[in-house]
Amino acid sequence: SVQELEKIFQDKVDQEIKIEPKDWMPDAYRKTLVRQISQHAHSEIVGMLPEGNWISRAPSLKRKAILLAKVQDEAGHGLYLYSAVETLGTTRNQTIEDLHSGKAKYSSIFNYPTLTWADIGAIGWLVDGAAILNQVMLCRASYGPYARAMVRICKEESFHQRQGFEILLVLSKGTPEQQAMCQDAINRWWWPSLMMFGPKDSESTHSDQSMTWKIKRKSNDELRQQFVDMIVEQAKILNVTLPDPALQWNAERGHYDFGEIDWVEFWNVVKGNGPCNKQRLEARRKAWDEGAWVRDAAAAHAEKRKARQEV
Ligand code: FAQ
Repeated sequence: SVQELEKIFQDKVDQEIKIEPKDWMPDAYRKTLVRQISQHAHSEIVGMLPEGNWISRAPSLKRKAILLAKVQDEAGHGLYLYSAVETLGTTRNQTIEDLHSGKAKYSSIFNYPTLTWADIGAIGWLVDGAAILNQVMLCRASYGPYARAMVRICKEESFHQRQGFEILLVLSKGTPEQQAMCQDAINRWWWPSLMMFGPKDSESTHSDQSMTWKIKRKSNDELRQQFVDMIVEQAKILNVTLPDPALQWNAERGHYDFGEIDWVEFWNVVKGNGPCNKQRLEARRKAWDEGAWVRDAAAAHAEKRKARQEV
């Protein structure tokens, strides 16, 4: 019976045995994975856009080569994750259609504009920094293909974070204008980075169930706190401030206290009304349409090869 299957499934999860594509799993588990992994894949792909904006304007050939490599890594992450979604029985076309129709979400962070070169540093330091904390726990997710994809992704993300930090370190030791540019980028990316971890635990609809299924291992607020504690220390090395007057060490808790996130802004961006939501979706739809001939040609080529082999 379904109850028996569910018990066997949960026992496996509790014993840290990975769930694999052909194993029985509850429909709701499958649905939650498709939701989260596809959102994650879309975030990687849409996340290429704000940085792509600076590839042609990077300040040196070396910076350009590094940024190109980083953005290509993100394409790779998106592809592993779309493949992980396919193992759950949802086609890539369906997943991509859900993004283009506005049905699927992707991380709120990628709906903010990249105004200066320092934004590329701030994205690497803060956005990749937040992404890593979240993804390190996902390396232990109960679903095998997702967990395994995360291991490689985390290695690449740590390179991304270092390159961002290094961009800011150079700016922070530069001219007064460069220092101001560095501080301005941090001021604009700080709060949106905190929002990446999702709503407060008390407002998080999926957390409890995802923790029981060991998809998530730490709650949104736990990870957000870990991020604040880590970044405050790194900010000292950069000699920059974080735009939160409430930020203060709390010896009793052993953590930094911080101010309240603007949740109205968060939900507004999640619902499609952030500064760049429309632009991002339009860019993805355009790329999909303009790439149709490549997909058709690749499929025709594969058909021909197959026919030749069959002879
Ligand atoms: N933006 O119940 P919860 C990257 C939605 S890193 C938009 O707490 P859950 C690397 C949530 O989907 C970024 N929507 O949800 C990179 C749910 O809506 P639904 C991607 C958000 O799933 C760096 C509702 O709110 N990383 O791409 C956001 O338990 C630099 C209720 O929330 C991942 O996706 C948000 N910030 O926890 C690339 C990691 N937060 O689906 C380029 C995997 C929440 O019911 C450059 N995902 N929502 O309609 C996760 O770990 C989880 O899904 C959370 C949310 C933690 C994001």
